[in-house]
Amino acid sequence: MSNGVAEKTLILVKPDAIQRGLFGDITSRFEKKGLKLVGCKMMALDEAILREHYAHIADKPFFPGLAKFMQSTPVIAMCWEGLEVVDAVRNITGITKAREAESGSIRGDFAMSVSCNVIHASDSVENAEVEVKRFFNPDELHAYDKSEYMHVYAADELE
Ligand code: 3AN
Repeated sequence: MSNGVAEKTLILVKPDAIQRGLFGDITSRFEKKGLKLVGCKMMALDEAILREHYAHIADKPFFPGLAKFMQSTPVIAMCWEGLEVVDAVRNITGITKAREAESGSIRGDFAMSVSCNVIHASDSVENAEVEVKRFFNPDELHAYDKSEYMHVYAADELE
């Protein structure tokens, strides 16, 4: 923990975003929001990690297509930290059906599809803890002080 703010969330930049060159735009949204990047890596997802990550939808008819799509390029896994960051990032992400996602959200601005919806974002604090551990080894997560935090948060929010 550093700067007194410890909550973490997992983002996967999906193959459609990689193919369309949206990584910079997506990352920029999180940076400008004031979040702290504490882990980042490119990785090819195997069947095992996909089955685990999508266990809640593994029996859905669209799962094989989703798995194929998620393996069509490597993804970029990122771990972002901030105060109540899981909810903050879900708000920035927008709803699953991207063509109906709110304008200004990442899915609302960059995507039209239900499955090709540019990023995955953890949907609860509980799931975020599990997902960050699924995609990052402890030595791939970095603790450091972000000097701009004094301008991102009020002092009492950093206690
Ligand atoms: P979210 O990513 O918004 O939390 P989930 O967890 O319900 O949504 O679904 C995980 C992923 O499965 C979605 N991001 C999307 O890529 C895919 N997905 C969900 N529902 C459908 C669907 N009806 N058809 C195709 N793909 C879907």
